[in-house]
Amino acid sequence: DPYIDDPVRHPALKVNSQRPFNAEPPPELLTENYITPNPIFFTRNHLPVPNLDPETYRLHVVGPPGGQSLCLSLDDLYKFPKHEITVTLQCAGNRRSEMTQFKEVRGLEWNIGAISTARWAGARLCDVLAKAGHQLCETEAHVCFEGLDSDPTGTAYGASIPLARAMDPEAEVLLAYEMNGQPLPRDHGFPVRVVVPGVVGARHVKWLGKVSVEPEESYSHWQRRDYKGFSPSVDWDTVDFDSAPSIQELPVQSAITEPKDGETVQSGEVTIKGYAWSGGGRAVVRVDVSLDGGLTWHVAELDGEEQRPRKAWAWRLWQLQAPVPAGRKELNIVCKAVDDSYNVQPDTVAPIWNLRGVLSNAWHHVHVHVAP
Ligand code: MTE
Ligand code: MO
Repeated sequence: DPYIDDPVRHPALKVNSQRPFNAEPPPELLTENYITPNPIFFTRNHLPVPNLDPETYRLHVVGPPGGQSLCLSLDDLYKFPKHEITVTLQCAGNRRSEMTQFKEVRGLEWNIGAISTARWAGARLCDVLAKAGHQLCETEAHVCFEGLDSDPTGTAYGASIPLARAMDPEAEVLLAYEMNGQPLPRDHGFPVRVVVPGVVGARHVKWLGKVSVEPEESYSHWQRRDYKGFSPSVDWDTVDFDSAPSIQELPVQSAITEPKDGETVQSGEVTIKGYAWSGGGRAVVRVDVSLDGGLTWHVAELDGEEQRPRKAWAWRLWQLQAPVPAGRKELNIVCKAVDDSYNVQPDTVAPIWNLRGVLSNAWHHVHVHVAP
């Protein structure tokens, strides 16, 4: 059993798959804290968790012609300026179960919890690449990452991001060795992972073993044959993965974490809570909440860290206290977020449905009963 050595996990996690391990925190725990505690941070593994020795760990950074390749120990990485930022990580499959309800898809049945937020600290990727002699170039180039986790044939997890993002100090791409002030937990990439603020979780390569700059995107399955979006009419017989760009920045997203679907709330006043986030550093500027399925709207109060322009890497938690309209037996609670480019969420799943069930960001609905 290649998974025999996997770490012990927190019992509160809702497990979608045991081997490889995939799990999310329950909604009410997800928004209890602005910073997600490490033990309940969602986990998305494609392969067994490698057990790496921090003493012998080395990160290989391939240099350009005329530059120098680097073989960095953890101590070497610590010598680069330490950079710390709050970043929300979201899997492209977050909220996939809502797509499945519309029509079958292939993928793990994530509810709304394949998203979490941490303080990440590490070396900036741009500093490490510069040390190896890399520069921004005019021609297209990509920074390819390889994990030290691998399948029985020896194929490692891999992904890539454009060189322009990697070299941009403002993009704050990290080679992170700390998560919320602690060494990374094994499930989250110990000892080193990539953190690409504003970008889909799949590019945040864990257990990082190798970094190289290539003229093309990573040839990894997860870069080329997965994590792409398609028209609702494309099926597994007609899909052409080469025709779609790999997902990088994610679209605007929000969901309700309290109350829970099917719950009974008291008449009088109801408190509604949730999260909202957008990709690419776009800030959430507003969350609209409806108690009547979208006929009328309230504006929720946004909590959490102040957002830096174009560098809003972390979610906002939000809440709303609203009077329950008299005489109502049921509420159809809805939320939708707006980001600073005025991007909005689509109202229904049907027009964004895709065979892989990614990019699921329609208005989120919760139906509750009102106590008589
Ligand atoms: N990196 C490696 N090496 N192996 C993986 O399976 N999964 C990716 C990414 N990095 C993965 C990986 C995916 S799809 C996501 S969504 C994030 O890690 C999840 O990060 P987390 O488990 O720390 O939440
Ligand atoms: Mo993911």
